[in-house]
Amino acid sequence: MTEKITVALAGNPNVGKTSIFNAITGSKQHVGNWPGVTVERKIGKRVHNDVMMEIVDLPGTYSLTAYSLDEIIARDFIIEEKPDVVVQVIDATNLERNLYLTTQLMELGVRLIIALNMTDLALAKGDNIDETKMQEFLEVPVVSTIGSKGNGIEGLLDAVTNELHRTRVTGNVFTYDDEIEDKAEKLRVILDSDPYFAHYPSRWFGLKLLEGDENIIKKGKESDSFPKIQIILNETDADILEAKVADQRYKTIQTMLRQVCNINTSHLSGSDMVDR
Ligand code: GDP
Ligand code: MG
Ligand code: K
Repeated sequence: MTEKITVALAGNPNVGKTSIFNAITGSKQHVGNWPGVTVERKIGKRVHNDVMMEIVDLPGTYSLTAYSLDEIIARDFIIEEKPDVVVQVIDATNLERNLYLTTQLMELGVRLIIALNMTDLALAKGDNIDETKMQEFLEVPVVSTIGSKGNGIEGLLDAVTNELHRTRVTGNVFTYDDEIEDKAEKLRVILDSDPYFAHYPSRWFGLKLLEGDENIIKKGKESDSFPKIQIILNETDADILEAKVADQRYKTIQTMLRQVCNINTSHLSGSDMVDR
C-alpha cells in the first residue's frame, strides 16, 4: 500500500524553494491562498519510492518568530499541521544567515532534511562546503541541489523517504550557556506539566519565551501556569535574554562553519563578510 505523507518546503526568501517545488511536482500542483489571507499557497503531489507525497511550498522566512504574516503562516503550518518531513532549502552562498532558521526548525523537533541549494553559485565563488561534515555536525541529512536546473532532486526525495522510517536521535546540537539552559529546563518542566501546552514542543516554546516572542508570550499568558513562567522570565532583563539566545545560536553556527567550509573570501569586502 502506498504511504501518504506531507512534506513542507521551508527556507529564507529567494533560496530556491519554488524552483525545487516545481522540480519535484512538475505540473501536479495547485495554487491558491492560505486561509483568510492573500499570501499565495502552493501545494503539489509526487510519488517517490512508493510514497505519496503532498508537497507544501511555505512562505519564505528568516526566523520562526512572529515578526510577519509569512513567518506566522510557516510556523503555524509546522506546529499545527505537523508535516511528516520539513525540507529546509538553504542558499549555499549565504550559510550563516540561512542556518539561523535551521536552529529553530531543530528546536521545534521536526524531521528535518537540508537541501543545500545554489551549490553551482557556491562552487563558482570558490567556496568548498563539506556536506558530509555538515550532516555529521547537524545530525540531519544534507543533500546538494541546483534547484533551477532540477539537479539533486531524486537524491533529495530519497532522503525524505529514507528518513521516514529511521528512528531519530534528537541531540541538542544548539545548546546555550548555563543560565539559558537552566531557565529553558525550568520552563520545560512547567510547560510539560500543563495540558494547555501539550501541543507545543516544550524546549522550543521555552526558548521562544526567553527570546521574548510576543505571540508566544501572549499564548503563555492565557495559561494558568503563567505566574510560574513569569517568575523565571523576570529574573533577567528581557533584552539581555533575547540577545543571549541569538548570540549563542550564531556562535554554534560559526563553530560549524569553521569545521565544514572553506569559504573563499578573496573577492569579498569586509562588510559582505559580516552580514547581519
Ligand atoms: P524562493 O523565493 O525560495 O521560492 O526562490 P525561487 O525558487 O523563486 O528562486 C529564486 C531565484 O533563484 C530564481 O531566479 C531561481 O531561478 C534561482 N535559483 C533557484 N535555485 C537555484 C540554484 O540552485 N542555482 C542558481 N544559480 N539559481 C537558482
Ligand atoms: Mg517561492
Ligand atoms: K509540550
